[in-house]
Amino acid sequence: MKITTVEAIPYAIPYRKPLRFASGEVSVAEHVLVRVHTDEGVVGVADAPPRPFTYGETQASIVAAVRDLFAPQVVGTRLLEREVVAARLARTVGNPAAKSAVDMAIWDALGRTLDTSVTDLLGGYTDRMRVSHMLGFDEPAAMVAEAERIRDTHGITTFKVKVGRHPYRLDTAVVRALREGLGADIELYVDGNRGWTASEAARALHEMADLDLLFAEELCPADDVLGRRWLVDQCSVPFIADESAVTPADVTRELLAGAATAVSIKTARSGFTQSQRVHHLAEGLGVEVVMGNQIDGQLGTVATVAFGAAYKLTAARAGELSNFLDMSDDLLTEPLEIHGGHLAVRPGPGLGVEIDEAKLARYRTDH
Ligand code: MUC
Ligand code: MG
Repeated sequence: MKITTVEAIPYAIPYRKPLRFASGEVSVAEHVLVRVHTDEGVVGVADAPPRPFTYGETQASIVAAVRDLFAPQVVGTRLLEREVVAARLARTVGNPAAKSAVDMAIWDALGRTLDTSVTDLLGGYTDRMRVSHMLGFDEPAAMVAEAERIRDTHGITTFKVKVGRHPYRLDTAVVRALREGLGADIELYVDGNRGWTASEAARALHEMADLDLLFAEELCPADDVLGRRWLVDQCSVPFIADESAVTPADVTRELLAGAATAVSIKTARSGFTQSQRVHHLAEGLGVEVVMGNQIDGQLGTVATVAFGAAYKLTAARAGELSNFLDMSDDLLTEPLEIHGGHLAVRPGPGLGVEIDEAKLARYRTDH
């Protein structure tokens, strides 16, 4: 059960269609595959998606952090010593995606070793989640057509709409067109990625007051401390902290300060070990949770659903589990499939996935 080596493999897979949002744009999945090997020949895997515009990590920085900082700290530990690993990773500040991929690959290896799924190891609440699809910036008609296609093809009826453009009416027009085009039964929420000021966001929310929004997420920067609190105070739906609340300490600070009233958990940035802490905190404080998407490929999505299905609170809302659909290819031997608006946890031990070695050889960029 001892960790012997940790690999960090950069790879690049283009998107069929780029995702655009207030803080950036992603047209190629330039991620890092992390593999943890044990002395019993078990290999655990996880994905690290760099999001430089949000957390400051790049593909090269993740490879370097895993190889030079974290691998030497975890080699020699037993797979069950997850708290030892967490304490050692915590000696280094930042690097959330690099740390999370190491953590999740260890959980995958542990599950494979114990012949138990990660979902069962974590909590085993259910075996699937309802899926929410994230819609990037475009014209209203194109975004409505995209939502209809996703609904008709995959049965998805919850949509997160990227907002935060200027003037804000570009976005409120989209949300109105979606509500009018897809009807009263779909769930709609908005994510500003800090693109608006607090007063712009207040105006936009006022204009969307009749559109039955489910949530609002990061409409303005949390660093605009009083403005954000002022906005959250008048927001009539739960206000989700996403990039402003990465660690359990951030979540505590933002919730207790009144800067958010709900939390996004992204396994890509808090792994399984820290995501557990955020989950327990949210449950204890009595706030809603959404399983978020860091523009994940299939492996990252498998991790998200594995965690989200483990607890009642995280499984209660649709999770953001579908943006891999926009990628031109992926690394898994068996592709994920969304049926009737749901994504099932992979059967089998650990995360239940195998990497297609031919595809990895084709997409890896380190040789
Ligand atoms: C989101 O919820 O903000 C955009 C940037 C990122 O890191 O995640 C996405 C989605
Ligand atoms: Mg967000």
